[in-house]
Amino acid sequence: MSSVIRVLAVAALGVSSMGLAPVVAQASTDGTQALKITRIKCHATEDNTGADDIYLVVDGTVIMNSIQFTAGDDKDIADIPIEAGKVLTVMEGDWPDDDDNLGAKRINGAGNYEFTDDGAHYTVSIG
Ligand SMILES: [Ca+2]
Ligand SMILES: [Ca+2]
Repeated sequence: MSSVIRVLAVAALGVSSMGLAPVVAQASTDGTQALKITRIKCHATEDNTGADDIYLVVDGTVIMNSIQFTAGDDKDIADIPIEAGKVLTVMEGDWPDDDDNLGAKRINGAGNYEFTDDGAHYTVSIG
């Protein structure tokens, strides 16, 4: 892993010395697992009345701002990158009550991940 990072760092230096914007840091660090969150389906909401306000968190950082879901909603998400091995937490916003944690899953590859805590049920598709 460290040798890969070193190679990328060298590549980044090479690119920036050519006068290009140093955006290489945003590239996938391993080149093999460029995962994206592509879709969220709501089978059951957490809130009893009205739509859920679903947002996604990785490492304490919100990676997707709140989107409303009601049961049966199946929404395309604008390809949010997520690094393999990270833990994805699905949150449901409430106010003035505390937000609800609907589950946390380690993302190990492409596929469907089910989040079923607090009586809700969401499927997050990763591709
Ligand atoms: Ca709630
Ligand atoms: Ca709510």
